[in-house]
Amino acid sequence: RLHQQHHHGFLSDSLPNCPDRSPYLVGPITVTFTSVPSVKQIQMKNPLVTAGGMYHPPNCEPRYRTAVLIPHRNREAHLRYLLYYLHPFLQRQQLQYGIYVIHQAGNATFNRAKLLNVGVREAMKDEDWDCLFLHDVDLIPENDHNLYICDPWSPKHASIAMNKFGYSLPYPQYFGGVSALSPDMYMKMNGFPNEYWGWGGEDDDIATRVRLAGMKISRPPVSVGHYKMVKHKGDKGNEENPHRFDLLIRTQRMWTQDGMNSLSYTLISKELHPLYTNITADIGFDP
Ligand code: UD2
Ligand code: MN
Repeated sequence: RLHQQHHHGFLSDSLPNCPDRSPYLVGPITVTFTSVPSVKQIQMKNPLVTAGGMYHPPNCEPRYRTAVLIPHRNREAHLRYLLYYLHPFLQRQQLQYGIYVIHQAGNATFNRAKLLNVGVREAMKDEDWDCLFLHDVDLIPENDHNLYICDPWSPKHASIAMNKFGYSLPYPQYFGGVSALSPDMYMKMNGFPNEYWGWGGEDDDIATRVRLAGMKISRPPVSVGHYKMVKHKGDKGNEENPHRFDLLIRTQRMWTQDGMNSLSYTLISKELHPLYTNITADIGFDP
């Protein structure tokens, strides 16, 4: 990979490494959903973010490179709340990072897991990311000690304590919301399933894949894994998936066949917005 050239003329490897622990962390953050911030406002607050929602700490060489992947359709307001809180949050952690929004084209039934597979494939073309954060658009982290870096050995479930579930884990195998895997771990479990259309089940399938691929879910301390979810109703085009129980019975048989190795989609556009890279893909429909 080519090194980034800074304005003072030195190569970035001449920068000192970022410290083990960032001095900018503040711990708990107050998250409120009042007026939706504008893109301009968010840009003004994050002058060092470059086109496509990319960031590299200005004064030190980061220890980690994280891509945040957000499956999306028709949740503009939620996206802006997330960008408003997430950019400063990640900068305080002194990460190199990029934010990707993976937008499902058309009106066919939504498919969160397949969009994330698309996001991983496209993001890895840009940069040798060492960690992939798979992130619901409506979940805002409430404590910046929740580091957006990967656990070296285990897929990590980050959103373990949400306001929605009274700030505790709803059930032990729960893996929805926000999770983090290295590209190697992601490929080891053949990514996520492509066949879950509509709401529900895919997160449990993913948790089962983690186990079947011989890995174990890790979690941050509860006090750190706090998230606030923007209140919302179910979306049109993401109705409960009636096949989810049948699909979940077949995970053990299917995981090696359905995933990154069977992924097919049409990339419609990849645009560098000021605060994120937008990937619009046609992922087909429920056959
Ligand atoms: C839960 C899980 C979520 C997923 C889902 C079942 C939590 C906090 N999250 O979320 O990870 O497993 O159940 O599928 O428990 N989206 C759009 N547009 C749409 C529909 C969905 O952008 O029209 C995206 C968006 O990023 C959203 C995510 O898909 O956050 C999950 O959908 P949801 O928020 O409607 O589902 P929810 O809150 O029950
Ligand atoms: Mn939600």
